[in-house]
Amino acid sequence: SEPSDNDIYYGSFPYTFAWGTTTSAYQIEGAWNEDGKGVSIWDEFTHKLQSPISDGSSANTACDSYHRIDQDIKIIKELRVSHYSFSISWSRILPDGHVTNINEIGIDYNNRLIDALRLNNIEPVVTLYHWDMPQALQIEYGGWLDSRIISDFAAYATLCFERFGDRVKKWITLHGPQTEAKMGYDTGEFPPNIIVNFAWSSATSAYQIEGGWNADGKGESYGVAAFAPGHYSPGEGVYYAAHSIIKSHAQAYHIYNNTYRESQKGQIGITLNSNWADPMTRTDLEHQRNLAFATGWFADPIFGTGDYPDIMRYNVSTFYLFPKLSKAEKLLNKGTSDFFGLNHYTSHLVVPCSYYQNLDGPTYDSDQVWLISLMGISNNLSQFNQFLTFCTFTIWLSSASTWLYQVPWGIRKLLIWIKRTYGDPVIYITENGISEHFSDGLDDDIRVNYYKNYINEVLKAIKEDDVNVKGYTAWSLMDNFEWAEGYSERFGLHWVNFTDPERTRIPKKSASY
Ligand code: GBH
Repeated sequence: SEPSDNDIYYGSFPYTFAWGTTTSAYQIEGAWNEDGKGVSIWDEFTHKLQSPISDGSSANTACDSYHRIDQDIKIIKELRVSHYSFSISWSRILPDGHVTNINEIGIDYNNRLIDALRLNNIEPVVTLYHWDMPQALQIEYGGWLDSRIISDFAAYATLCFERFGDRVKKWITLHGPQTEAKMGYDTGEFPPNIIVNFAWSSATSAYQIEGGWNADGKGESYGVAAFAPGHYSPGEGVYYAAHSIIKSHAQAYHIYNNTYRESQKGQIGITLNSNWADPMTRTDLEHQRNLAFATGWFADPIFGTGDYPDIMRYNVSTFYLFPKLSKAEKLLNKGTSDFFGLNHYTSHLVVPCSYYQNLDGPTYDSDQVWLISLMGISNNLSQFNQFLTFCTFTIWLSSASTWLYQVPWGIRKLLIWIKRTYGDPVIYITENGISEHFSDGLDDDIRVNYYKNYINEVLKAIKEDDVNVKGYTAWSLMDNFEWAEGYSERFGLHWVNFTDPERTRIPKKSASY
């Protein structure tokens, strides 16, 4: 429910606390095919004849940030933040994904942005990858589903350290990769997939019918060709995509650590998105399982044991191919992040839901519940649908996004959970924010309240619970292309007029708040 003023903790943030705001390349840049930029999977996806985007839009122009560095710098500066976090478009600087073909004009765009930020005393925090895979690599070997992606990502990362690392001191390898893996390879709401039917007995997915992706042979250890007919991405490919993502991250970390850290003196880490899963009952297992799948999936390999959570390996590998990490690979993953980057928006309750149809599996969501029956808690088929899954609570305040409820206390519980589970890491909140509808305007009281209450819970976590949070980054600097929801949801501190060729940015109430 809505916090009352009694819930507000009065105090101040540490003097050195970093305040910032953020965007991502595909969501703001536009100029999708200008100055030698290569196509990304999001360009390809949004250009499909039958649009998979709710308002039929694309980010061909978006906020036109590619042409509007000055406008962006102006509004960032007015916020008086200490850092600005943005992502590099891989295919803008490497049109075919490979370092053998460098687009200097794309490098120059990022150089001009970095220099302008520094000139204005704003620290650039740079993400190498926020979901916009070069389409060329998708076609060549299936993107994240092939282990060849690891060396291509490493080469791309090296180029970025080489060209920008003299001025960039905070790197984020990959941004919210669980979302990309799940939406792209499980539900198919994001590219490279098309919308697929969950029911595996009757449905055909893109992977089963499109073909061609493995034409050039499969990767050394796994690849698209490894997926036999009858298997498709949900329940399997989703975990292989994640596998490549984790290994790519670890490679980039070691390259920075071994070759650039000493001279460039920066930090490098990953950001993971996580909802808080609150237990409905006192039996804790279910919400821990959900947190293991959502956050532990990537966090255990990188911040914990080096390996996937036991519960996940057990659940999935009982029926499907779950990727294995060798001893050497576990060592390579472990400890490869200088900070825990956290993207957080909302919470849910883990609660018994009898309507949830798990027999349609495998899916990433239903894979979470296998253990319940396997452990004999419910091995009676008539009870098989009585699985524990997650629900949002209807009294929670909502937003313009179906998935986003306002649960300020959730961020505090999640921060405490991260501290306890991963040995008290330094945490940067790398995304947090709320959406309004396309028709909404400048009086965004909903966002003012959201930030007030969430930020106050962060303060409690620092002061009362001794969580090592060092910075907070608001999503987003301005309204932008909200992925599958197009422009129908506005997350910005600034309002953008998407019919105005100037893409004028106007501060909302929340910007001054
Ligand atoms: C962030 O992810 C993204 O990093 C950012 O680019 C984006 O603009 C922002 O969210 C706002 O959406 O539709 O029910 O399947 C945060 C984690 C995970 C939140 C996927 C939305 C979709 C749930 N996201 N989730 S649903």
